[in-house]
Amino acid sequence: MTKTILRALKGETLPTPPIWMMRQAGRYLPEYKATRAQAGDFLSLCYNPDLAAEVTLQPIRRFGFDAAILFADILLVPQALGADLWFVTGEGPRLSTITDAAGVAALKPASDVHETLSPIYETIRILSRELPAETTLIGFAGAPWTVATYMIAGRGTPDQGPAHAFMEADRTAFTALIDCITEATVEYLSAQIDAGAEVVKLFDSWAGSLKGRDFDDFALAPAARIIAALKDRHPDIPVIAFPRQAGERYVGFAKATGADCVALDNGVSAEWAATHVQLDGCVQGNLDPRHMVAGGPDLVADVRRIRKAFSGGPHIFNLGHGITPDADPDNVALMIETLRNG
Ligand code: 1CP
Repeated sequence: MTKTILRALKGETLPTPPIWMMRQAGRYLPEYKATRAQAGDFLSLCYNPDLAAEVTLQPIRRFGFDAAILFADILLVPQALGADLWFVTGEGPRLSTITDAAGVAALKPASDVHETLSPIYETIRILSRELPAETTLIGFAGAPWTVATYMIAGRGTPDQGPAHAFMEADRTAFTALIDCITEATVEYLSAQIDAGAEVVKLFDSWAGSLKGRDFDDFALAPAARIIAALKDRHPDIPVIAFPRQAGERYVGFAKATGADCVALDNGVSAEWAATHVQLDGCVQGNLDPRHMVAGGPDLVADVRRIRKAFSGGPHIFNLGHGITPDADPDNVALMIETLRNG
Protein backbone atom coordinates (compact mmCIF):
# COMPACT_ATOMS: atom_id res chain seq x y z
CA MET A 1 0.00 0.00 0.00
CA THR A 2 1.37 3.34 -0.99
CA LYS A 3 1.87 5.78 1.88
CA THR A 4 -0.94 8.35 2.25
CA ILE A 5 1.27 11.42 1.74
CA LEU A 6 2.68 9.98 -1.48
CA ARG A 7 -0.86 9.26 -2.69
CA ALA A 8 -1.95 12.85 -2.02
CA LEU A 9 1.18 14.15 -3.76
CA LYS A 10 0.32 12.06 -6.82
CA GLY A 11 -3.03 13.86 -6.96
CA GLU A 12 -5.35 11.53 -5.09
CA THR A 13 -8.19 12.99 -3.02
CA LEU A 14 -8.28 11.02 0.24
CA PRO A 15 -11.25 10.77 2.60
CA THR A 16 -9.05 11.91 5.51
CA PRO A 17 -6.08 14.07 4.54
CA PRO A 18 -2.69 12.91 5.83
CA ILE A 19 -1.05 15.20 8.38
CA TRP A 20 2.37 16.39 9.54
CA MET A 21 3.48 19.68 11.04
CA MET A 22 6.22 22.19 10.27
CA ARG A 23 8.83 22.24 13.09
CA GLN A 24 7.18 19.15 14.56
CA ALA A 25 10.52 18.30 16.22
CA GLY A 26 11.22 21.32 18.36
CA ARG A 27 11.28 23.19 21.61
CA TYR A 28 7.55 22.74 22.45
CA LEU A 29 8.43 19.06 23.15
CA PRO A 30 10.15 18.21 26.47
CA GLU A 31 11.84 15.19 24.86
CA TYR A 32 13.37 17.49 22.21
CA LYS A 33 14.75 19.79 24.89
CA ALA A 34 16.29 16.80 26.68
CA THR A 35 18.04 15.50 23.53
CA ARG A 36 19.13 19.01 22.60
CA ALA A 37 20.71 19.41 26.05
CA GLN A 38 22.51 16.11 25.55
CA ALA A 39 23.88 17.27 22.18
CA GLY A 40 25.00 20.65 23.50
CA ASP A 41 24.33 23.37 20.95
CA PHE A 42 21.88 23.31 18.05
CA LEU A 43 24.49 22.70 15.32
CA SER A 44 25.99 19.76 17.23
CA LEU A 45 22.50 18.25 17.24
CA CYS A 46 22.12 18.80 13.45
CA TYR A 47 25.46 17.12 12.73
CA ASN A 48 24.99 14.17 15.12
CA PRO A 49 23.15 11.55 12.99
CA ASP A 50 21.99 9.41 15.95
CA LEU A 51 20.60 12.33 17.93
CA ALA A 52 19.17 14.11 14.85
CA ALA A 53 17.38 10.87 13.92
CA GLU A 54 16.15 10.57 17.51
CA VAL A 55 14.55 14.06 17.53
CA THR A 56 13.04 13.41 14.08
CA LEU A 57 11.38 10.27 15.47
CA GLN A 58 10.07 11.88 18.70
CA PRO A 59 6.94 13.53 17.20
CA ILE A 60 6.22 10.35 15.21
CA ARG A 61 6.23 8.28 18.40
CA ARG A 62 4.18 10.80 20.35
CA PHE A 63 1.58 11.75 17.71
CA GLY A 64 1.78 9.24 14.82
CA PHE A 65 2.15 11.90 12.11
CA ASP A 66 2.00 10.58 8.53
CA ALA A 67 5.38 12.11 7.70
CA ALA A 68 8.68 12.74 9.44
CA ILE A 69 10.79 15.72 8.37
CA LEU A 70 14.54 15.36 8.56
CA PHE A 71 15.97 17.31 11.50
CA ALA A 72 18.49 19.80 10.11
CA ASP A 73 18.43 23.48 9.17
CA ILE A 74 18.36 25.54 5.96
CA LEU A 75 21.52 27.38 7.08
CA LEU A 76 23.74 24.29 6.80
CA VAL A 77 24.04 24.97 3.04
CA PRO A 78 25.71 28.39 3.50
CA GLN A 79 28.06 26.75 5.98
CA ALA A 80 28.85 24.02 3.42
CA LEU A 81 29.59 26.79 0.88
CA GLY A 82 32.17 28.29 3.25
CA ALA A 83 30.23 30.76 5.46
CA ASP A 84 30.85 30.78 9.21
CA LEU A 85 27.66 29.82 11.09
CA TRP A 86 26.80 29.85 14.78
CA PHE A 87 23.65 30.13 16.88
CA VAL A 88 23.23 32.62 19.71
CA THR A 89 21.04 31.12 22.43
CA GLY A 90 17.73 32.95 22.71
CA GLU A 91 18.44 35.02 19.59
CA GLY A 92 18.98 32.83 16.53
CA PRO A 93 21.48 32.20 13.76
CA ARG A 94 24.52 34.33 12.91
CA LEU A 95 26.63 34.01 9.75
CA SER A 96 29.63 35.75 8.25
CA THR A 97 28.19 38.21 5.71
CA ILE A 98 28.51 38.52 1.94
CA THR A 99 28.58 42.16 0.88
CA ASP A 100 29.89 42.20 -2.71
CA ALA A 101 30.83 40.25 -5.86
CA ALA A 102 34.17 39.19 -4.33
CA GLY A 103 32.30 37.56 -1.43
CA VAL A 104 30.18 35.58 -3.87
CA ALA A 105 33.23 34.55 -5.91
CA ALA A 106 34.96 33.26 -2.75
CA LEU A 107 32.25 30.65 -2.07
CA LYS A 108 33.10 26.99 -2.59
CA PRO A 109 31.77 25.18 -5.67
CA ALA A 110 28.44 23.36 -5.28
CA SER A 111 30.07 19.95 -5.66
CA ASP A 112 32.02 20.57 -2.43
CA VAL A 113 28.96 20.75 -0.18
CA HIS A 114 28.85 17.02 0.54
CA GLU A 115 32.00 17.22 2.63
CA THR A 116 30.15 19.25 5.28
CA LEU A 117 26.71 17.77 4.74
CA SER A 118 27.49 14.04 4.76
CA PRO A 119 26.30 13.57 8.41
CA ILE A 120 22.86 14.74 7.23
CA TYR A 121 22.77 11.92 4.68
CA GLU A 122 23.64 9.50 7.47
CA THR A 123 20.68 10.82 9.54
CA ILE A 124 18.43 10.03 6.55
CA ARG A 125 19.84 6.50 6.23
CA ILE A 126 19.14 5.86 9.93
CA LEU A 127 15.59 7.21 9.57
CA SER A 128 14.91 5.06 6.49
CA ARG A 129 15.60 2.02 8.66
CA GLU A 130 13.82 3.17 11.81
CA LEU A 131 10.64 4.91 10.66
CA PRO A 132 7.36 2.96 10.76
CA ALA A 133 6.46 1.47 7.35
CA GLU A 134 3.53 3.88 6.85
CA THR A 135 5.52 7.08 7.60
CA THR A 136 6.91 9.16 4.73
CA LEU A 137 10.37 10.71 5.11
CA ILE A 138 10.63 14.32 3.92
CA GLY A 139 14.00 15.93 3.18
CA PHE A 140 14.34 19.70 2.71
CA ALA A 141 16.43 22.72 1.87
CA GLY A 142 15.95 26.47 1.93
CA ALA A 143 15.08 28.10 -1.39
CA PRO A 144 17.89 30.28 -2.81
CA TRP A 145 16.28 33.67 -2.03
CA THR A 146 15.61 32.82 1.62
CA VAL A 147 19.09 31.34 2.08
CA ALA A 148 20.64 34.39 0.37
CA THR A 149 18.85 36.77 2.79
CA TYR A 150 20.70 35.14 5.70
CA MET A 151 24.04 34.97 3.83
CA ILE A 152 23.90 38.68 3.03
CA ALA A 153 22.58 40.02 6.37
CA GLY A 154 24.34 37.45 8.56
CA ARG A 155 21.11 36.92 10.52
CA GLY A 156 17.33 36.89 10.25
CA THR A 157 15.86 40.27 9.26
CA PRO A 158 12.25 41.49 9.48
CA ASP A 159 12.15 42.95 5.94
CA GLN A 160 15.18 41.31 4.24
CA GLY A 161 16.50 44.86 3.73
CA PRO A 162 20.19 44.00 3.25
CA ALA A 163 19.37 41.39 0.56
CA HIS A 164 17.14 43.86 -1.30
CA ALA A 165 19.88 46.51 -1.07
CA PHE A 166 22.48 44.07 -2.49
CA MET A 167 20.06 43.15 -5.31
CA GLU A 168 19.61 46.82 -6.20
CA ALA A 169 23.33 47.68 -5.94
CA ASP A 170 24.64 44.78 -8.05
CA ARG A 171 22.00 42.58 -9.67
CA THR A 172 24.68 40.57 -11.51
CA ALA A 173 26.54 39.61 -8.34
CA PHE A 174 23.25 38.95 -6.57
CA THR A 175 22.17 36.65 -9.42
CA ALA A 176 25.53 34.85 -9.17
CA LEU A 177 24.82 34.21 -5.47
CA ILE A 178 21.33 32.87 -6.26
CA ASP A 179 22.85 30.62 -8.97
CA CYS A 180 25.48 29.30 -6.56
CA ILE A 181 22.85 28.43 -3.93
CA THR A 182 20.61 26.93 -6.63
CA GLU A 183 23.37 24.53 -7.72
CA ALA A 184 24.28 23.63 -4.15
CA THR A 185 20.62 22.93 -3.39
CA VAL A 186 20.32 20.54 -6.33
CA GLU A 187 23.41 18.69 -5.08
CA TYR A 188 22.14 18.60 -1.50
CA LEU A 189 18.58 17.49 -2.25
CA SER A 190 19.75 14.87 -4.76
CA ALA A 191 22.04 13.39 -2.12
CA GLN A 192 19.18 13.42 0.40
CA ILE A 193 17.06 11.47 -2.09
CA ASP A 194 19.92 9.02 -2.74
CA ALA A 195 20.12 8.47 1.04
CA GLY A 196 16.38 7.72 1.32
CA ALA A 197 14.28 10.92 1.37
CA GLU A 198 10.94 10.10 -0.31
CA VAL A 199 9.75 13.69 -0.77
CA VAL A 200 11.68 16.97 -0.68
CA LYS A 201 10.47 20.41 0.35
CA LEU A 202 11.88 23.83 -0.58
CA PHE A 203 11.33 26.46 2.12
CA ASP A 204 11.13 29.99 0.71
CA SER A 205 10.15 31.60 4.00
CA TRP A 206 10.77 35.16 2.77
CA ALA A 207 9.27 34.82 -0.74
CA GLY A 208 6.59 37.34 0.28
CA SER A 209 9.03 40.25 0.22
CA LEU A 210 9.79 39.72 -3.51
CA LYS A 211 7.47 41.56 -5.89
CA GLY A 212 6.92 41.56 -9.66
CA ARG A 213 10.03 40.76 -11.70
CA ASP A 214 12.05 40.07 -8.55
CA PHE A 215 9.58 37.33 -7.58
CA ASP A 216 9.87 35.86 -11.11
CA ASP A 217 13.68 35.97 -11.13
CA PHE A 218 14.50 35.00 -7.55
CA ALA A 219 11.57 32.89 -6.23
CA LEU A 220 9.99 31.29 -9.27
CA ALA A 221 12.96 30.75 -11.60
CA PRO A 222 15.35 29.15 -9.04
CA ALA A 223 12.57 26.85 -7.79
CA ALA A 224 11.82 25.83 -11.39
CA ARG A 225 15.54 25.14 -12.02
CA ILE A 226 15.95 23.09 -8.87
CA ILE A 227 12.79 21.06 -9.52
CA ALA A 228 13.70 20.42 -13.18
CA ALA A 229 17.17 19.19 -12.18
CA LEU A 230 15.73 16.94 -9.46
CA LYS A 231 13.03 15.54 -11.77
CA ASP A 232 15.75 14.77 -14.30
CA ARG A 233 17.68 12.70 -11.76
CA HIS A 234 14.76 11.41 -9.66
CA PRO A 235 11.54 11.57 -11.72
CA ASP A 236 9.39 9.80 -9.09
CA ILE A 237 10.28 11.98 -6.09
CA PRO A 238 7.59 14.58 -5.35
CA VAL A 239 8.59 18.15 -4.50
CA ILE A 240 6.69 20.49 -2.17
CA ALA A 241 7.32 24.23 -2.66
CA PHE A 242 6.62 26.76 0.11
CA PRO A 243 6.72 30.33 -1.22
CA ARG A 244 5.55 31.75 2.11
CA GLN A 245 3.40 34.87 1.99
CA ALA A 246 3.31 34.78 -1.81
CA GLY A 247 -0.35 35.87 -1.70
CA GLU A 248 -1.72 36.11 -5.23
CA ARG A 249 1.53 34.72 -6.58
CA TYR A 250 0.46 31.34 -5.20
CA VAL A 251 -1.77 31.18 -8.27
CA GLY A 252 0.04 29.18 -10.97
CA PHE A 253 3.16 28.64 -8.81
CA ALA A 254 2.97 24.83 -9.07
CA LYS A 255 2.57 24.93 -12.86
CA ALA A 256 5.36 27.47 -13.34
CA THR A 257 7.87 25.58 -11.17
CA GLY A 258 6.86 21.95 -11.69
CA ALA A 259 6.17 21.48 -7.96
CA ASP A 260 3.85 18.58 -7.07
CA CYS A 261 2.41 20.49 -4.11
CA VAL A 262 2.32 24.05 -2.90
CA ALA A 263 2.42 24.75 0.84
CA LEU A 264 0.15 27.59 1.96
CA ASP A 265 0.80 29.97 4.84
CA ASN A 266 -2.17 31.22 6.86
CA GLY A 267 -2.27 34.60 5.12
CA VAL A 268 -4.54 33.23 2.38
CA SER A 269 -7.97 31.72 3.05
CA ALA A 270 -8.50 28.02 2.44
CA GLU A 271 -11.68 28.80 0.51
CA TRP A 272 -9.79 31.12 -1.87
CA ALA A 273 -6.86 28.69 -2.24
CA ALA A 274 -9.22 25.78 -3.00
CA THR A 275 -10.48 27.56 -6.13
CA HIS A 276 -7.28 29.34 -7.18
CA VAL A 277 -4.41 27.05 -6.18
CA GLN A 278 -5.69 23.51 -5.54
CA LEU A 279 -6.96 23.27 -9.13
CA ASP A 280 -3.31 22.66 -10.16
CA GLY A 281 -2.75 19.78 -7.70
CA CYS A 282 -2.05 19.00 -4.08
CA VAL A 283 -1.96 21.76 -1.46
CA GLN A 284 -0.60 21.62 2.07
CA GLY A 285 -0.90 23.74 5.17
CA ASN A 286 -2.87 26.81 6.14
CA LEU A 287 -3.81 26.28 9.82
CA ASP A 288 -2.73 29.25 11.95
CA PRO A 289 0.13 28.04 14.23
CA ARG A 290 -1.30 30.19 17.07
CA HIS A 291 -4.03 27.55 17.50
CA MET A 292 -1.28 25.29 18.89
CA VAL A 293 -0.86 27.78 21.74
CA ALA A 294 -4.51 28.70 22.35
CA GLY A 295 -6.31 25.39 21.57
CA GLY A 296 -10.02 25.11 22.42
CA PRO A 297 -13.13 25.29 20.22
CA ASP A 298 -11.54 27.76 17.77
CA LEU A 299 -8.86 25.18 16.96
CA VAL A 300 -11.45 22.46 16.39
CA ALA A 301 -13.59 24.75 14.20
CA ASP A 302 -10.64 25.86 12.06
CA VAL A 303 -9.37 22.29 11.51
CA ARG A 304 -12.87 21.32 10.29
CA ARG A 305 -13.19 24.44 8.11
CA ILE A 306 -9.84 23.90 6.36
CA ARG A 307 -10.47 20.21 5.87
CA LYS A 308 -13.87 20.96 4.32
CA ALA A 309 -12.55 23.74 2.08
CA PHE A 310 -9.91 21.41 0.57
CA SER A 311 -12.05 18.25 0.53
CA GLY A 312 -12.62 18.42 -3.23
CA GLY A 313 -8.96 17.75 -4.12
CA PRO A 314 -5.60 16.44 -2.92
CA HIS A 315 -4.64 17.93 0.46
CA ILE A 316 -2.01 17.38 3.15
CA PHE A 317 -3.01 18.89 6.48
CA ASN A 318 -0.35 21.15 8.08
CA LEU A 319 0.16 24.48 9.77
CA GLY A 320 0.71 27.70 7.82
CA HIS A 321 4.17 28.04 9.41
CA GLY A 322 6.24 26.29 12.09
CA ILE A 323 4.86 25.46 15.53
CA THR A 324 6.24 27.86 18.17
CA PRO A 325 8.14 26.90 21.36
CA ASP A 326 5.26 28.15 23.57
CA ALA A 327 2.78 25.67 21.98
CA ASP A 328 1.03 23.02 24.08
CA PRO A 329 1.53 19.41 22.86
CA ASP A 330 -2.07 18.66 23.94
CA ASN A 331 -3.31 21.06 21.27
CA VAL A 332 -1.31 19.15 18.65
CA ALA A 333 -3.04 15.96 19.80
CA LEU A 334 -6.43 17.75 19.60
CA MET A 335 -5.71 18.88 16.02
CA ILE A 336 -4.86 15.33 14.94
CA GLU A 337 -7.82 13.78 16.74
CA THR A 338 -10.24 16.36 15.22
CA LEU A 339 -8.88 15.67 11.74
CA ARG A 340 -8.89 11.89 12.00
CA ASN A 341 -12.08 11.39 14.00
CA GLY A 342 -14.25 14.10 12.47
O1 1CP B 1 17.16 26.24 19.74
C1 1CP B 1 16.83 25.35 18.94
O2 1CP B 1 16.64 24.16 19.28
C2 1CP B 1 16.79 25.78 17.52
C3 1CP B 1 15.45 26.07 16.94
C4 1CP B 1 15.50 25.53 15.50
C5 1CP B 1 14.95 24.33 15.06
C6 1CP B 1 14.15 23.31 15.86
C7 1CP B 1 16.19 26.11 14.42
C8 1CP B 1 17.00 27.35 14.43
N1 1CP B 1 16.06 25.29 13.32
C9 1CP B 1 15.30 24.18 13.67
C10 1CP B 1 15.00 23.03 12.81
C11 1CP B 1 14.49 23.28 11.47
N2 1CP B 1 14.63 24.43 10.74
C12 1CP B 1 13.80 22.35 10.69
C13 1CP B 1 13.63 20.90 11.13
C14 1CP B 1 12.51 20.11 10.77
C15 1CP B 1 11.13 20.47 11.32
O3 1CP B 1 10.41 21.22 10.67
O4 1CP B 1 10.75 19.91 12.37
C16 1CP B 1 13.45 22.98 9.48
C17 1CP B 1 12.65 22.44 8.32
C18 1CP B 1 14.00 24.30 9.53
C19 1CP B 1 13.92 25.25 8.43
C20 1CP B 1 14.31 26.66 8.66
N3 1CP B 1 15.35 27.16 9.39
C21 1CP B 1 13.68 27.74 8.01
C22 1CP B 1 12.56 27.60 6.99
C23 1CP B 1 11.23 27.36 7.61
C24 1CP B 1 10.68 28.46 8.46
O5 1CP B 1 10.47 28.22 9.67
O6 1CP B 1 10.40 29.56 7.92
C25 1CP B 1 14.32 28.93 8.41
C26 1CP B 1 14.00 30.34 8.00
C27 1CP B 1 15.39 28.55 9.29
C28 1CP B 1 16.38 29.44 9.92
C29 1CP B 1 16.36 29.30 11.39
N4 1CP B 1 16.87 28.23 12.05
C30 1CP B 1 16.63 28.35 13.40
C31 1CP B 1 15.93 29.58 13.60
C32 1CP B 1 15.50 30.12 14.92
C33 1CP B 1 15.74 30.15 12.32
C34 1CP B 1 14.99 31.45 12.00
C35 1CP B 1 15.89 32.60 12.24
C36 1CP B 1 15.36 33.97 11.92
O7 1CP B 1 14.85 34.25 10.82
O8 1CP B 1 15.53 34.84 12.81
